[in-house]
Amino acid sequence: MKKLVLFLFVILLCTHVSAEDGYRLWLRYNTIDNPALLQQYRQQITSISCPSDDARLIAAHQELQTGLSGLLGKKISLQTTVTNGTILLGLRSHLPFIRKLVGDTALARLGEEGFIIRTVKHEGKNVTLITANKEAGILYGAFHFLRLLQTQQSIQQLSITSVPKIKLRLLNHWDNLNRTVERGYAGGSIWDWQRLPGYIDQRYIDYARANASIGINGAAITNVNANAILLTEEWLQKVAALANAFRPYNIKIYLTARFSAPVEIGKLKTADPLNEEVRKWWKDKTDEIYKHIPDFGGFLVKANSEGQPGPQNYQRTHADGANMLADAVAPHGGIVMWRAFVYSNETPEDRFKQAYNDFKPLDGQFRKNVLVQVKNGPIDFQPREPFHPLFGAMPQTPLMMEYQLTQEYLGFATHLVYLAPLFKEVLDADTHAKNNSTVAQIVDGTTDGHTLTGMAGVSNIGSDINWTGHPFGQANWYTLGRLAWDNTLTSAQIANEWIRQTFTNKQAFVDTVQQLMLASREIQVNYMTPLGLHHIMGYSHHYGPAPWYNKAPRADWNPVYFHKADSIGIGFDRTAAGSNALAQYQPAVQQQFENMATCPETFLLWFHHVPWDYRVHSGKTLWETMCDKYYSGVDSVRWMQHRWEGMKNYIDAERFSQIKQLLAIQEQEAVWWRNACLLYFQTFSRKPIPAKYEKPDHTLSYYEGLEFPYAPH
Ligand code: BDP
Repeated sequence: MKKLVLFLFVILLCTHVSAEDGYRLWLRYNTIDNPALLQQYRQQITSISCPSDDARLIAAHQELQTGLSGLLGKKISLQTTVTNGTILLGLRSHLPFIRKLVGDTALARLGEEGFIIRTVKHEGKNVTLITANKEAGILYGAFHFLRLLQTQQSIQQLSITSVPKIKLRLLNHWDNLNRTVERGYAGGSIWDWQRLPGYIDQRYIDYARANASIGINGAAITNVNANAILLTEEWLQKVAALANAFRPYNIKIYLTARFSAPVEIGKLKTADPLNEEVRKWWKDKTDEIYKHIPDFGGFLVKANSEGQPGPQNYQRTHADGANMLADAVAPHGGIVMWRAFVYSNETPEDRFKQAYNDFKPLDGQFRKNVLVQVKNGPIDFQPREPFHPLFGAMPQTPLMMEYQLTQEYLGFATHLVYLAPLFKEVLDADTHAKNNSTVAQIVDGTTDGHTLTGMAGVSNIGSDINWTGHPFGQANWYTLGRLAWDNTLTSAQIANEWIRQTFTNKQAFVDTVQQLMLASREIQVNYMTPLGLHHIMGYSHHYGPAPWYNKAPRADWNPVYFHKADSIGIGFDRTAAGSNALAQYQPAVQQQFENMATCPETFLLWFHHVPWDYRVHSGKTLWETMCDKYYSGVDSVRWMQHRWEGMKNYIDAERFSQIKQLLAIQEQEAVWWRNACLLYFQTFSRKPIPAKYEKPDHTLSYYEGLEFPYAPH
């Protein structure tokens, strides 16, 4: 009996993987499960030393103490003496020997946030040195070092230099002051305004730690559909408390500025950006903000877009509006991120073209501390969009990239979609501007010599215990940080390191899940919007398919506006014969896209109205290809389910089961997308769905009749 109990206990020990709720994200710090490696690490790491009590360095060594103690399964503490195996943190002003060791030029290259990690001999001892020009760099170096261990890499003879490619690496939260989150699918807002400024939730610190670990250095904490009340004294105190909590993690706060605030809370008669009183109001307001938050980052503005007020209400330009705010923050070193996501239903122009038409003529008119923030594509965060034509068209203006992490158009927090391939596809696109610059080179400033550069992701974070609702949503947050730091990282590299830290280093799991993640975005494009279809989702809440929808108050909110299906074919003709949006791209891009035969199939219906019988590269007709894509999308979700099933024994039961359940919903919704879209488009193509495929289990009118009054908005 005793033997049996012992046996069962041993079995339990071997198979039990501790409970996980996902709260720890990729900073789990569980003890390394590879005994040989663990032993090596234990020999190589004995203590931490840090000759400074700067808040950022305290954050760095505290993280190292927690992280290393967890990973090594023994207490690693802070000591003043340096021994063999010390992790030594310091600037050259703290440790004069660094200059000799590392050299002035190497240090100069690090800028404000870069770092060096090196294995060195110091006073005869083997130490790992983490150094930088500024404290922030050391903080990032500490997290990098922890990542090496979490991903089980060698830490012998380290010689790492890392410098961020982009200066402003931000999350944009679309959080409202009542704690709802616009397009948020992971619970309510994590900002507990009611209890601020007095109560600092541990979540704020953990949020900041997570951001710092991937190099995110800024957060615009409120909705771009802004509320002027945020700029009142009472709320600025709350914001200041958050800023204090974030500061040790090198995260600056940015606020969304409601353009009409001078009227709404300042009691002025106008918000005209050229009016002296208005300009003074913003200057005074900005000074007040800096009194509360000395390192306030600046403003993020959505103006004259989807009903938001802006300078055009006063016959002024976007540059007039942006410059007014830029002048207010400039004396404090602040910046303005002015969004280019604008379109108007009063303009009969193809919505694709409107941002370019408004902004391109303003190139050269913005102040030095303004960035124009451009969504990755010309319409609106669709599963696939061509790159925005403004990239490469405004050489005198820093263009900041805006991605969307929250999956508004990509299955909410229910579908497993790894977004790195989407982000990379845009970054790698050749704009053919200035010696074939890629979008990445425009955004990181190399093409036009900008030093003020930025990349933002609309946050997918909420009050759910695991932050992002879907456990794989965490990967998209992670990706934003890593790509903004280093836009040369591949989707595979980012997935690989995220999986190892978030789940396990077991190779079979890493390989399978990486494969699944890399395939996931294309799979979704196939079951939602193949061949360049876009904006065919449910009205307003954007949940599920509604290609038939035609009742929105403005034409360019209707799916029918975007797909233009008729008895001849489907797709939006944006060639010279149509809206001529293609003319906004460089000639080489135009040439490739304007011809149906050379236009990549992935973008076909973005630029062409294609006859149903048109033969694509495979020789099949457009209709057959569309059927194949939709069916393969659903099949691939089933493949993901199957592969996930095989992962059961590698990880904790909690997350395994959550993901399994979510994949089952994803499968149902993929079927829904496929059936609804094909049945609807079939009313135009009047061709059968090939007999080899399973038949849709409902009629078109069933799908058209579905309503979701409480779907999240
Ligand atoms: C759209 C969203 C809307 C946002 C808008 C924006 O549906 O909620 O306010 O983008 O980016 O995709 O301003």
